[in-house]
Amino acid sequence: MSGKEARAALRVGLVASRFNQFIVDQLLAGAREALSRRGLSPADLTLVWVPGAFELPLAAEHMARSGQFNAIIALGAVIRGGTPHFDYVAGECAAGLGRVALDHGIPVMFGVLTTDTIEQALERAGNDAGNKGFDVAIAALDMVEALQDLAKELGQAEGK
Ligand code: INI
Repeated sequence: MSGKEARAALRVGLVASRFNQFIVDQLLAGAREALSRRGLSPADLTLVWVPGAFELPLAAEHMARSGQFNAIIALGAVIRGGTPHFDYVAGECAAGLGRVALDHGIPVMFGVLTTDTIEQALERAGNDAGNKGFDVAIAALDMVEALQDLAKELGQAEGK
């Protein structure tokens, strides 16, 4: 079986935040492009929208709990304002997504831009290499592969 065929069997969950949606739409397009280039079809993807980055971990948790996904990609854009709100939203989002990954043992990718300005966010939501959604989608598939390889290696080490 080729690498492309092996990857085509994967299922990926996407959670996207509507806050700053004009940026998140571009991250989503980047993620879809990366997954398509790695052989996944739209039928392999499930997308859910949430109001803001703060809500991404809960949606990711429900996806992970379903057991239906090899990886989850969270996409959002948190842009610093003049209040500490940024730190709470970005911090809780990052910590929550990390917890879901550890609780369920699957990659949960932090495709959430945290920038001082809209301009900085747009720079990171452009084409290919300049698109955080693209980057984290590739990283998600790399992590799935790394964990599969590790599982095989550990199984062999234990004589299974
Ligand atoms: N949510 C974001 O995704 N990005 C932001 O920049 C942002 N700011 O700046 O406030 C933001 N806030 C909303 C937050 O994520 C929750 O949806 C809201 O607090 C309700 O829980």
